[in-house]
Amino acid sequence: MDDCNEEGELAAMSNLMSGARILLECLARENVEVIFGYPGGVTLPLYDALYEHPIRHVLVRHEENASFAASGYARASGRVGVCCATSGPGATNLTTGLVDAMMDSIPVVAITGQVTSKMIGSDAFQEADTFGIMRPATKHNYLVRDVNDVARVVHEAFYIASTGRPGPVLVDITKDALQGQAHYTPVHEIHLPGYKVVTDGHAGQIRRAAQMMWEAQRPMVYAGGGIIHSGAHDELRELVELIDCPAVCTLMGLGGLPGSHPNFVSLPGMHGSYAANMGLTECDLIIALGVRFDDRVTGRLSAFAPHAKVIHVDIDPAEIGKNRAADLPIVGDLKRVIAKLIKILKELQPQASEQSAEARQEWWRRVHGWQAEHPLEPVFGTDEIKPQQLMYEINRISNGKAIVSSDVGQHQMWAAQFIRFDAPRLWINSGSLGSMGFGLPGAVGAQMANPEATVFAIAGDGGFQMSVPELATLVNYGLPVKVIVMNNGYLGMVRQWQELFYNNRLCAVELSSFPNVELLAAAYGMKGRIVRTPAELRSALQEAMDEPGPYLMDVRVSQYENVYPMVPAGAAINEMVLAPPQPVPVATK
Ligand SMILES: Cc1ncc(C[n+]2csc(CCOP(=O)(O)OP(=O)(O)O)c2C)c(N)n1
Repeated sequence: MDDCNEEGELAAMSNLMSGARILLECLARENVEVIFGYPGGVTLPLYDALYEHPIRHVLVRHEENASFAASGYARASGRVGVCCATSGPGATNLTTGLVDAMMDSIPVVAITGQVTSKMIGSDAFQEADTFGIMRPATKHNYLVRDVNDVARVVHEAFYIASTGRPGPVLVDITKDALQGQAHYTPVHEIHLPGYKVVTDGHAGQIRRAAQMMWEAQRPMVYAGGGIIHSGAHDELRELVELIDCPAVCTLMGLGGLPGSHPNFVSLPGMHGSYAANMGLTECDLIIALGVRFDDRVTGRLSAFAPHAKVIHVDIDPAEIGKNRAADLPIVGDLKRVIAKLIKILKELQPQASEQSAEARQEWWRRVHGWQAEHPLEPVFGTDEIKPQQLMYEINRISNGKAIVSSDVGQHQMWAAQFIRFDAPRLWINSGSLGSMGFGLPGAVGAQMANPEATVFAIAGDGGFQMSVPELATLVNYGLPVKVIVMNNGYLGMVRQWQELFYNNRLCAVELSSFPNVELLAAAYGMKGRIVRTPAELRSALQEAMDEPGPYLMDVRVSQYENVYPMVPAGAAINEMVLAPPQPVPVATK
């Protein structure tokens, strides 16, 4: 062996690593700072490699919460969230969080351990067909049996998760692939011939869209989660101001246009405002940006926006025309497409402005009229705390700047109605899957991504009990999340539907024996308080804000409050029920 060869061999030997170590090197190259996970038998080699690796691991208390926390991290930061679980039950416990990430287009990479490759198919201990189970739950997934594939697959997974329409990617790695040794060579280029992402948008279509915008008499921007994912919030604001058009932001799009912006109307749809829903019904042009024409927004689809032409911009061609036909489709990345649109709109502005300015004034007069007729206003109580009042106070104290990770139910809708988000990535929730149990672990991820931010986790007394073990994670890692339980003693949203549509036959919705949160918080080693009266609310929230560590608050709100406006299932969105029906007067002789 000559000297030169010996040197080469030594260099090659020095990067001989275990699959587990290669995996961590790849994560580090993808700038991963933190993994949310839970260990087990087949992932032992990975945890052994983590022992001496700088990447942080947050030990959540249930794998489902690892996937929710990774999603919360991704939603709050725009970066890929990473979660990890062992084979079998560990992997299956991740499923809900991955489906949630899939439906809300959130970039997550999930690493799961798998039994050794020669045991696959033998019903080995903790063997589950994770690859098969996750196929419909993820944007893409891999089963890695060979240590030599680890690096390529991990980098591909990050690429797929974060490009185009973002989504979760699963990497299932056998124990022998984690233990095996291979030479690690960094991967610099990704070759995926079958995976193409169109980002620029068709120039001719963009020009036509700009013409349609100037020609419209009553345009309405309908902006969704795509605005947040593509980072197109500044462009959206410029567009809305340029054409001076009212805008609604969906549950996934809140903060895409600042909540305090004069052109922002509100959330549309089932619990949207009167003005938002009337605006969509009466407009003559919908400028749909990164939205899905979701049933919770459209109500009865055949009656949705009957007078409107539709411009639909989305990175995913499969979304265009899925629910509502688009008169003008544009496939592309919103940030780029809107920037181009603005350029052309400015070019065309001199010809268009006089005529459209007049029409716009009339349109705004109608929108303002609807806003004045039925404003979205909180209800205040003097003896008992109204749920809307709780959200109003959280809004006051957070002033458009706090991160709010919500669970699912009535509280989520009131939070979306009454808390203002002046920037993207502040409002975090399980929008499409609507998964209870998301709020607290979502906040764990969001706080890890933004250590300096004020983070609220808002949950109902039902959803809170689904994720209560994560209080230990808050204390364990010193995460100063303010956990606010809106306690109405019921699975409120289901009770509301039973009351309104099932003759008030309340079945399996009463939540008796809720724990004493002051004792519960103390048991976990954090501060906690029960708030019973409106008079205490403001100071209690201030106390939570002033507390340097995590804080648990049980806010007893009136039990039978319902979320309004409400579009009943199957109704058109202009057929809103605006307020509780007046009690029928008792007939007297
Ligand atoms: C995992 C899961 N199970 C069931 C549901 C159906 N569901 C939707 S809202 C709701 C009630 C939530 O009650 P709570 O957490 O107390 O919140 P509230 O509605 O009272 O604000 C239920 C059961 C769900 N969305 N997610």
